[in-house]
Amino acid sequence: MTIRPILTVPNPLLKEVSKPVDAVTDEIRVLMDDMLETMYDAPGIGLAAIQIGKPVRVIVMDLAGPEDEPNPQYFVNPEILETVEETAPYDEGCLSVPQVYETIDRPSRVRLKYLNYDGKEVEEWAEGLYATCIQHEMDHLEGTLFIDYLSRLKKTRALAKVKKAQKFAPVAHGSDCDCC
Ligand code: K1U
Ligand code: ZN
Repeated sequence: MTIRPILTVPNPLLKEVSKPVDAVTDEIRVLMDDMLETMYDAPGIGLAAIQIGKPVRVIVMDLAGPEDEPNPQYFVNPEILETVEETAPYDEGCLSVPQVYETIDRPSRVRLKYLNYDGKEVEEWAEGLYATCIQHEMDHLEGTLFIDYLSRLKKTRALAKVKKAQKFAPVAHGSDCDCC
């Protein structure tokens, strides 16, 4: 498994719409393994393939707490089938928008369909942090970032904060990064 560099704003790739995957092949499983390793190293609780520069509809996630056993989850070609009207706020962050946390309201429950690591189709409801995180990650597949939901002023401030942080740490690759 390889830790890949995570793209950060304003990289234009983060605005791309990702393409569906034809099938869950060994090549896709290697991508998912690398994404998971990259996400754990960051650290984060979710990652979309576009965040490591691959414009395909693949997401990894692990919502286990620090004391819990790891619980990796893999989503290929995820779709939201249904959402409830009720929304829930969450103080979201994004590895592609480092150091910025803002409260975003999203539907509190969503019904999902996706292919898992073995290529098996799964349909289930997500709620709580699972619902928040899968919606955040599925936004990445459409080229949308959580800061796109902010007012223009808040978004400008968020981007300025990232730019300032990047000035002092221009490259934030993982410790096992094999690209530099
Ligand atoms: O960049 C990403 O898409 C990952 C992002 C996922 C996310 C977080 C919060 C709400 C919605 C989606 C992150 O993982 S940001 C880092 C983070 O939340 C975290 C890091 C270490 C421990 C616990 C959480
Ligand atoms: Zn993100």
